[in-house]
Amino acid sequence: MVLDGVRKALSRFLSGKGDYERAVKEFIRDLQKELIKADVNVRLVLELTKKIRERALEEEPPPGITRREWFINIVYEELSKFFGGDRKPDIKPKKKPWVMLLVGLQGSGKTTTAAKLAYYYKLEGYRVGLVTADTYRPAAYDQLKQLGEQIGVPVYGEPNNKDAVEIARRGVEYFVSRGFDIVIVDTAGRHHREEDLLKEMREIAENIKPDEVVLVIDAAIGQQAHNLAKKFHTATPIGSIIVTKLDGTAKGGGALSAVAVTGATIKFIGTGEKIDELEVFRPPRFVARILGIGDLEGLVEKVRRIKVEFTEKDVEEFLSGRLNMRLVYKQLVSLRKMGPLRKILQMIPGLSLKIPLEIEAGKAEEKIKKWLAIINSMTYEELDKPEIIDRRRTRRIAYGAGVKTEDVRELLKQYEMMKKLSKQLRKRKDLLKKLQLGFKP
Ligand SMILES: Nc1nc2c(ncn2[C@@H]2O[C@H](COP(=O)(O)OP(=O)(O)O)[C@@H](O)[C@H]2O)c(=O)[nH]1
Ligand SMILES: [Mg+2]
Repeated sequence: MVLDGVRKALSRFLSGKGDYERAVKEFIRDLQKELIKADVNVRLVLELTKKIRERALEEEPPPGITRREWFINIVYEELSKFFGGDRKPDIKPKKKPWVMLLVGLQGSGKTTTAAKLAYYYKLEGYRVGLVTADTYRPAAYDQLKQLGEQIGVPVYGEPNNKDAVEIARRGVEYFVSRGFDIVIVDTAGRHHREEDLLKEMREIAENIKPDEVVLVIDAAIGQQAHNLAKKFHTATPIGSIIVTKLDGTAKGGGALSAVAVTGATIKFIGTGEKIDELEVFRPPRFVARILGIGDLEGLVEKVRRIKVEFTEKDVEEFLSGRLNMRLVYKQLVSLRKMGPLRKILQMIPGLSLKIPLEIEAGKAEEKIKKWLAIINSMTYEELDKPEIIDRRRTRRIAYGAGVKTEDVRELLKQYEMMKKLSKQLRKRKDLLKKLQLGFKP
């Protein structure tokens, strides 16, 4: 992963004790080192860390949040801005048909990305066609043809024609006349110089009049991505960028920040060779992952889904540190569908680093069944205030549920742990609110 060391630095920062200002200084030094290692431009690094330092020393955290926690928030915000801010890239085609032209240097991942995009949009419900206009490499046609077959997307090509512009035009015509929603045109990009690449782009673009020109950049070029992205961004107003191979290089941070600073939009990132290893690029999400503070948006999404089982009040109660066995019951029921609570909690900033709750995967199902039975044999009073369950009550409940007293005690122990977490969450809630993500869909 890109910028792995940042996560470690943050973890050190969080678990560290002692002087806040010194900890900030140390973290910033670590961050600088990591960013420069990732080939981020030194001037950019200094600007970024200056801002973080200023905010860290000036801002007062809101009530209920420690300075260290607030510092994470500052780092999160500034890094998100650094990688392009939190505007959502416009992924949906604004009209039909939508013609996308892929350009980029040879080997940058165009053909692979063309297929990935086709697959992505196909899953979104669009009818997608691929056109291969790479006439330089003899194998180019077969490569895309094969990928197309793999994902069930038709591919237009003319293996014996050498005129790329002509093929592109006819390919687009072919799919548009058949009512396809999206046509993706793959090109050769057999260039070493940016100027030649942009020239080819203009030539094909004039002929097929694409709705979107997509520049594909290999993350391994690091901060060199800056010039290419800048020229591209000035050359075409309908451009977007995909950065590929983020999985395979330590320079990803450099490439992403270099593109971001030009003002160009990175829409997708490629994170592997497989056809589904393409992600919509959302800087806050990306940064959350780098920092190991979890995926805030994913959290909101999950909470929205929990609401099928959890009423708004339940979630509110849980997040307010008020917990009872009824909530635990609902939690257990939804657990089966949703995956462990731990996963959800992992998505909350800061918590993922120190979460104790774990249910062993294989035994989970069996355990949940037992626990549900136990909760079922509790009285209303016990449900609302499990604290009153003493040894006598424990024995009665175990008997009623047909389990051992240890099982009841174990559930009560889990309950205590959840209760603690839920109390911790109460503090985080302010942080989340501050991040303006809230919990309302
Ligand atoms: N690891 C990794 N490899 C990729 C990614 N995208 C493309 N590749 C590989 O990069 C190489 C060149 O890709 P290709 O699509 O043929 O590049 P093109 O010359 O621009 O069309 C191939 O081996 C791909 O499998 C990516 O996101 N991650
Ligand atoms: Mg290719």
